[in-house]
Amino acid sequence: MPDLNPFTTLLNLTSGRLDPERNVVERRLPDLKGYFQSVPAGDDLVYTISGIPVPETNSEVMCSTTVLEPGNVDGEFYMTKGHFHIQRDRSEIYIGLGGEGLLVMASEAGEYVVEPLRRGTVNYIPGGWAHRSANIGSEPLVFFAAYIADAGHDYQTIELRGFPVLVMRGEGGADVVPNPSYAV
Ligand code: M6P
Ligand code: ZN
Repeated sequence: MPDLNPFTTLLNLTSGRLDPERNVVERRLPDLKGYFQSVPAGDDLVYTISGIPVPETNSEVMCSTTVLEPGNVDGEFYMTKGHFHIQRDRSEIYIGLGGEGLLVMASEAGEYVVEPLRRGTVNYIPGGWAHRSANIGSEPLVFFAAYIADAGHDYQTIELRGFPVLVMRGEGGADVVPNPSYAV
């Protein structure tokens, strides 16, 4: 007998809303203390993760949508915390649904790659690459993610080291600049 029964979820391809909503996590500015260069004021909603929970094994695929609001903290665009996978070799796919963003990926050795994230992009995040998305537009950035379900989220390494680059508001839109606080 298989372990799981098949099931279907409706994904609103514009808003990212899932129906049924099974597992919703909100992250507000105070939850992101230590992630931005400046200490954020207020308790604005920064992003919402809506998950489709499955058993956290390497036989299953975990999916979620993320809605990242527009905004910035002292010029640093609103972004996700970002994480490595605890199981470092686990990969992930993002499908962009709306808004305008950048996906920053970094290896533990400090290499980094920045890719566009917007409606129609399919970003492949191989194992070993930490990933963080930043909303560089004026509308919510919406994307769908799928990853091997036992991957786990390692936030601690990001809290300690940060990412090698920051995504800052610039004259022509977004500037990707070296992170002066990056701990090698
Ligand atoms: C995507 C996936 C999730 C992740 C979310 C927000 O939906 O990568 O696993 O939780 O983005 O990112 P973070 O966990 O870094 O806050
Ligand atoms: Zn991930």
